[in-house]
Amino acid sequence: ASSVDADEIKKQVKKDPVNNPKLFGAAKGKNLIVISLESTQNFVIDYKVNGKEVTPFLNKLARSSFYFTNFYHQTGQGKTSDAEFITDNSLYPLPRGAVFQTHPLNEYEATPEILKDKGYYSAVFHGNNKSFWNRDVMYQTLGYDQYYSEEFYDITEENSINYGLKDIPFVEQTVPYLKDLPQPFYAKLITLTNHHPYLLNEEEQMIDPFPSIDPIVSRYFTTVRYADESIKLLFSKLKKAGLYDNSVIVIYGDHYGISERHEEGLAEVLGREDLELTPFDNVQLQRVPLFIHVPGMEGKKINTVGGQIDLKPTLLHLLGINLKGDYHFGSDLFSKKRDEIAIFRNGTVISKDLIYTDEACYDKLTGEVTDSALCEPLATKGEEELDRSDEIIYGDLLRFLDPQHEKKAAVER
Ligand code: GP9
Ligand code: MN
Repeated sequence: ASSVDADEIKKQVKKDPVNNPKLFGAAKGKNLIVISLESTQNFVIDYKVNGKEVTPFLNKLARSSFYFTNFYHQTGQGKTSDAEFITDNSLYPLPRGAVFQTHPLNEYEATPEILKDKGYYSAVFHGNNKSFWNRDVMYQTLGYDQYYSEEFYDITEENSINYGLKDIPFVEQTVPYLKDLPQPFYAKLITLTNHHPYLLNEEEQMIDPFPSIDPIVSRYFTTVRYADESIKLLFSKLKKAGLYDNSVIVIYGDHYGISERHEEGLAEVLGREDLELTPFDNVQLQRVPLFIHVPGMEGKKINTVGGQIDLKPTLLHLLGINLKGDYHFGSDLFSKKRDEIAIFRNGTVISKDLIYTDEACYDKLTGEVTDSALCEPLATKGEEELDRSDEIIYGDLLRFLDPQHEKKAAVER
């Protein structure tokens, strides 16, 4: 295991970050709207059930924005909250538990805090109770100015299901708040309806359930379709509110919706006649969609291998914030020089050509097992990165980057 201390962290932030200088500040001064799309896996994009698209709106968006086809979630037991933690901090989540719950009082250098220095206001919107995942506490630590949780919404028996407010009324009630935020702002919207066990009244289902032996897999497609409709509504409402042209809009899937335990159902989805999945398949199923819409830019499909850890450096760079001096594990997804890699919390590592998982090495192109020596550098890199990130969180080491800390320490002395 590696060992990190405060000096090593300071050395790290002096390094030149890997990025695509052409895009530096491409969205300078714009609002940033990030949508955490509940349980949405990449296989739903361009997928059809009984001849109908599951995500008609996102499929269009894939052609009119930057769409990342090899983007992996990196969450652990903290699920949605881990995705939030990773994307705002470019740190890994913890091997067990949710860092939102175990380390909410650490010093972090999160996106809202960095943006606040540039005059941004930041807020989170979510139709569930404020203390779920200890969000109310953690959001203050991360530097959010306001959390619009359950109590800011009109929630009734009709407009809610499962954990809370359904996505369509959520969008309807969120946009008026967005309109009133001081600009520029960073707003995070967390959707909810596409959550296990994927419940939705029949009148609201816009496509047929997927014909599967597994009812969870069947229903999943109907709630994904519903979430897609809510995003379509959001875009049209943002246009009407005059927010579309001056906002970068980012949509990412937070984590898988269908776990490997639903092997047969997933195999049906992937069209596997033997109804079996390999460890290679299970890794590739951890891809989640990522869309980045930058006003005035055309967008395209980007196949670089990356993960949620890369969002913070990617977005800050687009907004014209110099990453030198920022501590992050990821890199700018638009960079052509970046190390194409995604490291999962369980030690699985994906590169451009290889997948290391469960102590086996797979050729990425064929999915066949290959010489395990080829994956050794990946395995080591994965272990080192996860250890470093863990040490930072366990030791609360980022406090040594905070200039206030030095001052405080001097006063105490
Ligand atoms: C709860 C929602 C879902 O507020 O974010 O949480 P999950 O179970 O996906 O972590
Ligand atoms: Mn979730």
